[in-house]
Amino acid sequence: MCVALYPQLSQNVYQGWGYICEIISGSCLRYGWVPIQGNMTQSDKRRSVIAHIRRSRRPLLVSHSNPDPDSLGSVIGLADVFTALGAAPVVAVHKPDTVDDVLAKIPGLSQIVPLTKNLLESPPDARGFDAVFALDTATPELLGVDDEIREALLAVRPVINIDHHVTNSFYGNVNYVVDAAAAAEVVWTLVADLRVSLSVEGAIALQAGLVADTLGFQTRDTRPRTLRAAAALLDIGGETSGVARQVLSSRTYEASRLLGAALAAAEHTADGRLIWTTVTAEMASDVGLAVGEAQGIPHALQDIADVVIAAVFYESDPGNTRVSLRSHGPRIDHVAAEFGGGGHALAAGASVEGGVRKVSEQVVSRLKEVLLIQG
Ligand SMILES: [Mn+2]
Repeated sequence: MCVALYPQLSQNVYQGWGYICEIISGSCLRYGWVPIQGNMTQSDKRRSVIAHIRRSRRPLLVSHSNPDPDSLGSVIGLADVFTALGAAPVVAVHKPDTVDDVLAKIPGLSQIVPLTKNLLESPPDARGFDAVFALDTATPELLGVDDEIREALLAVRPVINIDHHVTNSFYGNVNYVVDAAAAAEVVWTLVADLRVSLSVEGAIALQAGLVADTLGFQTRDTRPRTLRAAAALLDIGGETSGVARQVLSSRTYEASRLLGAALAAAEHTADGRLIWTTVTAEMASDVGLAVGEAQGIPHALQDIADVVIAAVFYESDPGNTRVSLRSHGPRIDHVAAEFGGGGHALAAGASVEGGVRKVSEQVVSRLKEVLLIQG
């Protein structure tokens, strides 16, 4: 009987301790202190994030530059949570006006304002922001803003960092980094714990993030809990077709031609397990695009039979190469990190100084080693 009671007893003690921590952290916040995280467990962090969400009246929600459906969906979804709780969230990303027409279909996008110095110095509410929530952003550098804006942003306390990238640098006062398929999945689990009702638009935005980051629920990190989140969002009106499908797979005619050119230029090892290609400024301008407008090339390479690792090298600026890496098996995030980037175990990238030819030679030789070692 003792054995039967013990887990329940310890759980109660543990929960009690969690509530005490929450009260202490709440008092600290009221006096402008940010408690040190120390050895907080993942469930302590989760409770802390939930307490911060409940407490914040004027949160600033931010995400990485060149936003994708998951970064946009997760900030819009979390903004919806704050609205449901009666708070007045502000959502900001670097240069939101550069979001393309396909992503612009995500509802709630019009509320996103540019992340500028002016916003931080003269927030819409004279009292200023009482918290920053950063979503889907592994490092503060990925916000894309200059040093001054970044420092001003991180000076707002507390900074709550909610993410699903293994390479997250834990730059927040609370760092809730979860092994999840999408930041949108993490936000959904918070919604469930907060017991708030999400609007249909909020559900559509989160679903778009889930569908896009999982490539339509096909990635290896798509788990039963990911599908349960999707099912719950579907119940609210967050469809997996419609906007979610469009942001995943709509490719313009020009981007399709660029994809064709990139596939035609692909090279591979004799066994076909490693494949790579380059997208030069000339290839892009031949179809009337900029290199940054290329779409879906890493995914297309990964779809080729026998391919284990795929790499794409984009001539993003003269003398600078953006690298996209994908893998079906061996981890490649450490290779991205060696070149100054990061990401997920099986999908990572970096921006590397040097021309495409030189950078591709270096990265490809490193990837050959990875395949030899990890098979
Ligand atoms: Mn993501």
